[in-house]
Amino acid sequence: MKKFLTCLLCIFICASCFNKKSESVVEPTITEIPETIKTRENLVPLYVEDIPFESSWSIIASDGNGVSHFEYNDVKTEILYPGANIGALAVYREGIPFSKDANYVLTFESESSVNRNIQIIASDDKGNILFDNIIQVGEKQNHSFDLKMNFDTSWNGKIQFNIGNDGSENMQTQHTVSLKNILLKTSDIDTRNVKVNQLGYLPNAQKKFVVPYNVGDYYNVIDTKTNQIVYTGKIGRELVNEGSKETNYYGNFSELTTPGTYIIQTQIVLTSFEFNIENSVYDGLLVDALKMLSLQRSGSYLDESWAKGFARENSHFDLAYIYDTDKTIDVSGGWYDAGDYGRYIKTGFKAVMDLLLAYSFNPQYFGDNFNMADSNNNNSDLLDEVKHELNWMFKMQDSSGGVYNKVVSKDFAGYVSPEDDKSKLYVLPISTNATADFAGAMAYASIIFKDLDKDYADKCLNASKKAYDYLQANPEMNDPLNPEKFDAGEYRDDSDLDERLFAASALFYATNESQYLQKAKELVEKDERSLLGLNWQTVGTYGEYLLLKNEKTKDDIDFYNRLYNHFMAQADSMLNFASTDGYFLTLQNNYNWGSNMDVANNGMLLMLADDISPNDNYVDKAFDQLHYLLGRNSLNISFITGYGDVYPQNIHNRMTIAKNIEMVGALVGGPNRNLEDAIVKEYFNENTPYAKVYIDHNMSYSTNEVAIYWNSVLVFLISSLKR
Ligand code: G3I
Ligand code: 9MR
Repeated sequence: MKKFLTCLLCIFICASCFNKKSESVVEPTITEIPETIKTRENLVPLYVEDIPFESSWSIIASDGNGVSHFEYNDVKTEILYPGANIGALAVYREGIPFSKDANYVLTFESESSVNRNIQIIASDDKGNILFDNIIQVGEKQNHSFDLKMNFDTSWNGKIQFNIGNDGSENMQTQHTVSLKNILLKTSDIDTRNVKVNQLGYLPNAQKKFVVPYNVGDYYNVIDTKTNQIVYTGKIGRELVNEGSKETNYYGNFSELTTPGTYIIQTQIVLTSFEFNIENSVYDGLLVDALKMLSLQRSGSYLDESWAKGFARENSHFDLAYIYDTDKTIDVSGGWYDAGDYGRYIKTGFKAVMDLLLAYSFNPQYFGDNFNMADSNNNNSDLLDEVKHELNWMFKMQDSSGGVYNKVVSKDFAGYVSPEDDKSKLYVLPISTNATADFAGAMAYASIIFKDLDKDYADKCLNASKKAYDYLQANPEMNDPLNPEKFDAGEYRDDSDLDERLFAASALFYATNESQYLQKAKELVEKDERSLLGLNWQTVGTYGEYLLLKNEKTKDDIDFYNRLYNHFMAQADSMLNFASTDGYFLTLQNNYNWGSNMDVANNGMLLMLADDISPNDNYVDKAFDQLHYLLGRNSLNISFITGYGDVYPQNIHNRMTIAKNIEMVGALVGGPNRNLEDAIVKEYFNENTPYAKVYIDHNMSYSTNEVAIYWNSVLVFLISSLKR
């Protein structure tokens, strides 16, 4: 307030006077390196996540004089000289949001070493007074006051405690005034902007929330059943977030492991949605996330008993024309890619790989009781689902061994259910990229099915080898674009070295034949970027991981070391990205179409790294990616349909639009800063913070579509994290 002229000379405050309890700094954890493996020298990241706690409260004096100790929930001042009046010394906090017409409750506990008066003043940024009261303090006591905001909403209000001279005898003595657990609450406005995983957390996992601006020094976790505070912690780490244009802070309540239902309440006003701490917290989601692929089945009849609302007759079973010929072939089956009815090898292969890897990590999670297409047949539902796709993929292989890129209609279908789309189907030309994706996925499938269904595994391996031979005979990339007049998914790529690397690595794993290892090495020599990627366009990391899983790769220890260093460096850079992001995100603000897949893929990369070289940091950061998808993001929404408090209700998906029903457990594409559909162009522009270019509108296909290869990585991430 104006009447307090800051007189720096009179106040003994300096950084060192503050009793700042710093958050413990997490030391870099160096991935354990097997003896035969060279160290990664400079590649180990500077892993600094926590920075010291800094109080948002300040002391101010005119002619008074005091020293404040700000602990996260205690504003304590030694009054050395009280000055001329009660306002001569004060502690205060600015940046308090007061909403017009809202009622607030201010509570705190006071304790003073002498009996005295203090004055409490709450004001807005224009100096309008909401509350002004003088109270007595002495022995420990609790206070509660009602504040009403009668002025226009102000984002920069102030609460001030005047602790200067109250005119009493006691002012002769130096004394201490402590104001503990100062808390400002309101129930008149929606305050739920503390971002949490809206589903919740596993009891023993790390648990953090994120807030978009400074909301005080501490928070309480409240058990919503008993209404009791069960945990109090400090809010720390200020990080400017370029992607969301926020300044983020976070709290870490990992110590709370008791199962239950909770909310977060911060010192200044904000609260969170309710969330659970529970062992089974992701169980339902895992089922629905996998079942989503079953609902995307093409070329089969879907039964109402499990498909609930999605039941349908067989769809897209007509023969398809091989583009530019009169020849037709049967390519029925597989999964519809996304909100459209195209079926693409480049994404189907990824969905297959993610699911098979999920299974390889935790076969015990994937039983026969998911209540989806092939449940109750004594085989794993996940493997049944994968077979549905593989059976289609076999049909997409030409007698030459080459694999057709995709099967599509000339135009995207109307908003009709699959069985009502009678468009002519076309198989578009063989692509080396698709052929290599096919070869890799088939080889890996042969490994997974080897002990379960030998004939099927052999069939996969033979198809893979045949595709590989085609690639050997066709060493140049050939990945034709859609013919003119075809408005179908493009999935354009500019290199097939990563796909070839994946194919060779998977075949080496399946056969141990050295020719494949040689090939992989050759490709890495040619371009080390062949080792990158877990998406539809760059896929090398699937290969790199399989090479590292294969003991035989160590026969060439130098190559193995190179791969190991490269792979772990990728994972470690993820740790760094996450540690320097306000939401612990690994995206580095690259919000492109399908950004949520990129987030999940990075989580997957971390879990693959944890498998090669276990490290809790990898697991924590992988969890962070899942928490973002389930609500701990700047939009404060869960990007997975049916899960969380706020989630997409209007996805871009032809069958849900046609039937006007909800598909649950589906991951939407998420924020895309490139403004790639008419709806986002209408609502946003290039100045919109990247992280916020997302709209829950069924025609926003660039942000709100769902896709099989986004859900598959979600299945991997959830199941690998459940462990
Ligand atoms: O990666 C570049 C980035 O480096 C660059 O800075 C940025 C700026 O233009 O573009 C990024 O490329 C984007 C690319 O995806 C990779 O993320 C393109 O903008 C973007 O247009 C492209 O989007 C693809 C989209 O199809 C359009 O072709 C999506 O990845 C892809 O998932 C999506 O797939 C569609 C199918 O076509 C049809 N079926 C549904 C499916 C899901 O939406
Ligand atoms: O609905 C299509 C969606 O599945 C694709 O991801 C997207 C990009 O290929 O295209 C959508 O279809 C739109 C087409 O690209 C342009 N005309 C409008 C279509 C949406 O109705």
